[in-house]
Amino acid sequence: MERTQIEAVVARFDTAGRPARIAPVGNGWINDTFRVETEGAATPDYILQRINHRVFRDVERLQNNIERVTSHIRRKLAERGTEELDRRVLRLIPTREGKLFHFDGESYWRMTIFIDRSVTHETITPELAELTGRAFGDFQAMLSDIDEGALGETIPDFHNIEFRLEQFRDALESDAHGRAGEMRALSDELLARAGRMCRVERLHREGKLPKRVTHCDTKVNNLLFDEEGRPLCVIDLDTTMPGYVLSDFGDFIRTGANTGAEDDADLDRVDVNMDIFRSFSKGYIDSAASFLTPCERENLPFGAQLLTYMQAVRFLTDYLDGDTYYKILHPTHNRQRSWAQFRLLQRLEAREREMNDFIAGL
Ligand code: ADP
Ligand code: GN1
Ligand code: MG
Repeated sequence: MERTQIEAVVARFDTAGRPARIAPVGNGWINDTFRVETEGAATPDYILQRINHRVFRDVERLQNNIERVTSHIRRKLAERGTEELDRRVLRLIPTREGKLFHFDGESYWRMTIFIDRSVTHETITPELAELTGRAFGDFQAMLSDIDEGALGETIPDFHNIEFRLEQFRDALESDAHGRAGEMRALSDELLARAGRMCRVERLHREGKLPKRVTHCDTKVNNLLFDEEGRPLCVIDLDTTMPGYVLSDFGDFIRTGANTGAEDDADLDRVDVNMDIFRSFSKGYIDSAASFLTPCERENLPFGAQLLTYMQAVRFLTDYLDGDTYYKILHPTHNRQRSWAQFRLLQRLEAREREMNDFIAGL
């Protein structure tokens, strides 16, 4: 995309200052993110994002959700006397017409204030993991009294494993790109676990597992830290919607406690860093204990398996479908990702007992 086109988009938003430099940031798989630097120190920089409209079909609902979530959190933080609120919770910048997004005829765009002097991590230490656990638990706690009915599902059935398995089975059956054969061994492994993984939806139907407002993408890089290593702000709120707390706990362990990369080509590098698991669990339970039910609490390690399993299923489904959902860096990227997630699942399974005992002892 041409710089002048992006500048034209920037001009539609109600920003202060003159844009001086625009540069891509981050490595998300869904949206495109740019930092818009403004001239001089008196005005903030901004984050401009092109929303992936194939993934988020209802941008109006998406942006309304984010506005509700951020204003609710801002109110909570203000009540606590927190300072520098614009560094602690995202602030959406409206367009000059007062809308929460801009549609340029082709793409949907939104803008937030850039939180400067902040860092994101792709891998973290046990010390940071404990703070991260506390921050995500606190995020859920602050949202525990938001009017849930006011928040829509930005992606229907996003973390519903029964739905994800249905998509997976459809992809296997249509085999649109002739890839099902080479993936047979992995497909069989995943299908063999389907019944066990659907337990979470059964618990919900039986009234044993509640839905709450959860982040649903608690990857390590979705928390901003300050330069001293203190958590500042939970970002990437696209999927904040009603869900299970197991998702947030599980997705952090899936990304933060993996000794390898999410898409590691060398499966031997993939394992669970138990120090990270323990530290994150401790921090999370410290701030979430007030609202967690015993059923939620004892299923947290299962949540780590579930989210890793779900990710293996989603990557593999995308591979079978011909790579239409996730950005890929090479032709077999989704295949590599699904194997790496499966290896992590096996490692989590091997440590299930140890993880359960640790949570029970907290
Ligand atoms: P994606 O959905 O693609 O993961 P994110 O919203 O997580 O997009 O943004 C991608 C990256 O951009 C983040 O990991 C972070 O490094 C940076 N970023 C996003 N929003 C902000 C912000 N408001 N202030 C500072 N950095 C940000
Ligand atoms: C996507 O946007 P990003 O890269 O943080 C995906 C998550 C997956 C993740 C896997 C809306 O998150 O669900 O867990 O990739 N987000 C969406 O890395 O599908
Ligand atoms: Mg992100």
